[in-house]
Amino acid sequence: MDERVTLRSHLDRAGAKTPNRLAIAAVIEGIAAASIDLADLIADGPLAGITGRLSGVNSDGDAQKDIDLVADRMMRRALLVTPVAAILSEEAELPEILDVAAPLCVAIDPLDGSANLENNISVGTIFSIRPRGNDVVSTFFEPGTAQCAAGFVVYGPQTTLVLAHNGRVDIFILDRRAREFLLVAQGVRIAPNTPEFAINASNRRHWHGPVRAYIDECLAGIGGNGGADFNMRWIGSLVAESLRILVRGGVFLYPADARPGYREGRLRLLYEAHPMALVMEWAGGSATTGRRRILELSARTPHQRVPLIMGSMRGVRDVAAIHEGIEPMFDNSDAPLFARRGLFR
Ligand code: FBP
Repeated sequence: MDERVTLRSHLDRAGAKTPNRLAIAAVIEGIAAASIDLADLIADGPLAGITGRLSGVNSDGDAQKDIDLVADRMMRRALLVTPVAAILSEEAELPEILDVAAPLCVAIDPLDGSANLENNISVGTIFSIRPRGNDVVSTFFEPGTAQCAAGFVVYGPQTTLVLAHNGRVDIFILDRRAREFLLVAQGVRIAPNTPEFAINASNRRHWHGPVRAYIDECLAGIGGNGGADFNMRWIGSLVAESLRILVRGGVFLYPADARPGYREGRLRLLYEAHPMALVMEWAGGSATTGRRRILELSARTPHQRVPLIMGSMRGVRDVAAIHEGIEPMFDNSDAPLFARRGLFR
């Protein structure tokens, strides 16, 4: 990109007619500023006193590391001075009300995938912004289509900000010297048909029939119904997987499975699946549970989990087609009849 476009100048130019334009820009800038400081801390790791040690468990029983709590404090501090009515963070049991009259609500995973840090693998911040409803807390229980912007930051070899805003997806990279994000790709479109999948295959024995059938077809390669030799990736870091899909396509699956505690998958609807689904759809991809579009789902509880299958249009459509061909009551069936009906229609 020839012209040097900073996040701020990009937001200044964008969407003059969008409701809450200035408020949305202030929230995005607040999160971006905090992420620059967080990127420094993550890069220094143990040198900055980040031990990676467990500090406790969050309200949902997930292990919390010291860096999770520091990231949560940094994001909250940044959002306190922005027009936000309430924040729902992965690290707190309930939404925190900041200013009931402010126009926006934010759901945030301040540091996703912190278990990867000890190995120096990319981690990230995921955020979802929605207009405040009449009742502040109920805002979080509206469907994902209520989001007005969303995105994520990847703390990796580069610090990358992916932003779904104004109906499209743009990518920025942190200029570390100038301490500002610069636009590197605008109006990103996900390749519609990349033969690549990402799933934690160690859980195969726990998967339900439709997921097993889809992955088996991918593994069958050019001779299978998928008609292509598929590549596989699994980083175990949602932000890194999502960025890869934006860059080169493919499908990511974290399905529900038969393990205790995974009946609704692992990932959280409000601050993982909803924002990623907005990013995918606005970049021309798709996101589903296998049976329902993620953006049409409403959370029943703040930390509700949901199966998430997202990425290239063709791959997500194929997974959904297999689910359609199998009645939900047979999801857990091993019978080949149920596992094979309706593949890749
Ligand atoms: P946290 O929300 O606990 O950080 O976990 C999320 C996550 O790390 C995702 O980034 C990743 O996709 C997934 O968990 C990996 O799960 P698993 O270890 O079961 O493969």
